Amino acid sequence: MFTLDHRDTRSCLFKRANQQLRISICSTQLIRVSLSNDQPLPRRSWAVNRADDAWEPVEWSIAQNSAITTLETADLQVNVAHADGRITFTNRQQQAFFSDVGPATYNADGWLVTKQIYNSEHFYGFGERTGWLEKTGQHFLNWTLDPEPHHGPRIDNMYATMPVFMGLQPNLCYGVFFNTSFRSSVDVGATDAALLSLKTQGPDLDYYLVLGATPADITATWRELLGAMPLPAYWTLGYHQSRWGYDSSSTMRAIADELRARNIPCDAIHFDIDYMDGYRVFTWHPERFAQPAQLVQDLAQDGFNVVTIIDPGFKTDPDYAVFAEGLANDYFIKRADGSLFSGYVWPDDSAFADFTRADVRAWWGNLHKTLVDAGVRGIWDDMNEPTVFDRPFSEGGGNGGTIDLNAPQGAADERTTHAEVHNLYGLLMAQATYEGLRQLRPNERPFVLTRSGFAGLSRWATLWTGDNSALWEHLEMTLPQICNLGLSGIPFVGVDIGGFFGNASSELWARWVQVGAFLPFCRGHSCSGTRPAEPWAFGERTEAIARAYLSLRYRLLPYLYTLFYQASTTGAPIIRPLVYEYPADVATHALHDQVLCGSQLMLAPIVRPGAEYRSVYLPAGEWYDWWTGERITGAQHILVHAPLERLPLYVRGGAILTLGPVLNYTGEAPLDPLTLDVYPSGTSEWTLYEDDGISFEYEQGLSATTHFSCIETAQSINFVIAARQGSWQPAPRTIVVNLHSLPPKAVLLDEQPIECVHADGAITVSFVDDGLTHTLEAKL
Ligand code: NBV
Repeated sequence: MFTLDHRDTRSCLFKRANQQLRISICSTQLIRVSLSNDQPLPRRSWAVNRADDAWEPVEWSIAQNSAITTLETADLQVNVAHADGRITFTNRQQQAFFSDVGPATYNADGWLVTKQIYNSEHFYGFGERTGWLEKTGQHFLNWTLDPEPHHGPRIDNMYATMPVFMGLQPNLCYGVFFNTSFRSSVDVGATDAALLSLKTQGPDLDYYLVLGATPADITATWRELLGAMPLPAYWTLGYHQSRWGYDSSSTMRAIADELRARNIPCDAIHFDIDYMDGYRVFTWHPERFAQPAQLVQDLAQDGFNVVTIIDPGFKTDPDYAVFAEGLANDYFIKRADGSLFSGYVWPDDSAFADFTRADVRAWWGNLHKTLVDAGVRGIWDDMNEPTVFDRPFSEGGGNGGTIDLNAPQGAADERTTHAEVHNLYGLLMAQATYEGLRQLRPNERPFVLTRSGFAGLSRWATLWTGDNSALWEHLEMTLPQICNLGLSGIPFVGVDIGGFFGNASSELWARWVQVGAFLPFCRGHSCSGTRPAEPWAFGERTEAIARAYLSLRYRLLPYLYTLFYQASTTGAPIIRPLVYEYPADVATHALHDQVLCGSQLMLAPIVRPGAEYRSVYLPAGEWYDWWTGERITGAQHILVHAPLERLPLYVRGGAILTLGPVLNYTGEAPLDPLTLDVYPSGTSEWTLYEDDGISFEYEQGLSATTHFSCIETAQSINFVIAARQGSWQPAPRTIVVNLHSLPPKAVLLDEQPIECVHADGAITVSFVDDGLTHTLEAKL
């Protein structure tokens, strides 16, 4: 029998025998449930960025009868059954969701609670997974590891783990953050189609539940609860060229020269493990990378930012100063018996820093000074699941495992074992790297790329999905994988374009770069020993496709950067499944092979060899074909012809797209002209966000927004550019407006008739951007 022990302004504590159940009201929509055996509750939350008492207090009431206690907020009810602590949730319309079917239980395997799956319920998120978009019928283990190569749809857990998901019912959407860093799992109707269960090996059962109306409400809450993605440096949105095997300064220079000679836009070159001296982290190879600062500076002159890989393993070589320093200061993880834990990675026998300790994170961060001093702009954290092999690489590497689960970790006052913090290794390494870079270059936005991570990772790093393969199946997997990461609160993500393992055909690479050009993180990368995989390595036709789509990405950067701003300020993913924007449209619920890039663009790539046609679903509303300008009314499937050069791409009616010039790299020229591509449909609006793209001065308000609106009627189209807001001044520029419309009878700029061109289905007008209000009216 659970009895209400006490309540305060934010929570209720129920007790029975040796168990405690706390229900905390964070907001009218966000509830935390924590259940434990004899522990003070709630325990620490590693990934949560906002303590329960840091939420604005809200009104809520409590009612009791002999069987049930009901907590009620303006948005939901939580019912706790006294007999067994069973919890049911309902919204204001008495619609039930995420409700227990029996009491939570605890045994030697940890906690288990089972929930009802309702009719027509759909599930999304679960972090980094293979498979398609909608996740009903699957089991998800939360445990970071380096999965087997060529991972297919049956692979469960991967490099990063986010115990974050959402359920969608008609008129209702809810999100769950399973707040446990221990090995845990979610069974979504895999064992029993009607049941969802949460399991954790941790000592308590702890989850946050948020109710919303739409998926956007849920991602907004993840941003508040798990932390916001800071704005990235503008250059990081460019194309990144990478390959394991670029093993000398001259190779790096040759790649850079080739990119520029062939006008393939590119902002970053990644240095994989070959740049190090015997894979010792924070060193440079004395011959092959003899003058790193000079190399980095020369590349910077050509507009390339250097990103260097760093692995977590420190070679256990007493003559290696970094290792010696870490050992002397006791920064490395030890075994339970007090001996140094070591295992095999690239430099063979290696030790691992304990990133749960703030002093170790500070040390790690500062180690980046050698790289920052050489001019390195970004850090790529690899192998941080962490992956540890049982034999040296010189002997084949053996099996991939990890650190001893009973190895003690953490500062003296919060000692735990690796079992609790294993899943956090990548997250905390990324945090340490980010904070180090920020400390070393205080007014420059750090760029950290990571392979592993946990919920809340966006605060510190960009995630890429590790070692995919040059398989059509992996191209197809890209979209649902990125979408589900976005729905799990990780907007800045990408995959290795073309596939890491194996050899892509020209056709596969061409189709992949068309998708890659729209991903938040856009990098070509490949494994050493595979065929060359630069954009020009697949013949002229593929090279031309790469140039065209990467150039299109660069033209769209002002739009993309605004999407990053939205992600940072609202939590909205950049690449989103259609169900995110159209949750009431059942045709979107399992649609995995078409995605929206922001709310305004939709891509429907070809993901099969030899295919030139595909069906595309256009949700209700007006759509424009990007290539032909044809206006199409939605709520229908259309058959689309997409020869190799063509990615089916659609603009949502009402879109006001902001484009810049074609560039070889972001810093090559200012945003001039700023092109506004207006696709009228009813009433619509858009706000462009701009700032200096590199510093943190936007936090002090040094930014600018420009609001655009468009009203289309049978007689006219009225497009208004409102006066620019904010103190940031863009470079002088011309504005070019392309108003997609039938030939007009007359066009007025600021109420004065003007001459203009009508070609390719659009009226084009240009004028100097003086930051003031302007009105463009087309009389039809
Ligand atoms: O550092 C080498 C690779 C890297 O290229 C890849 O991107 C990482 O995911 N790294 C893994 C280690 C070896 C993989 C077989």
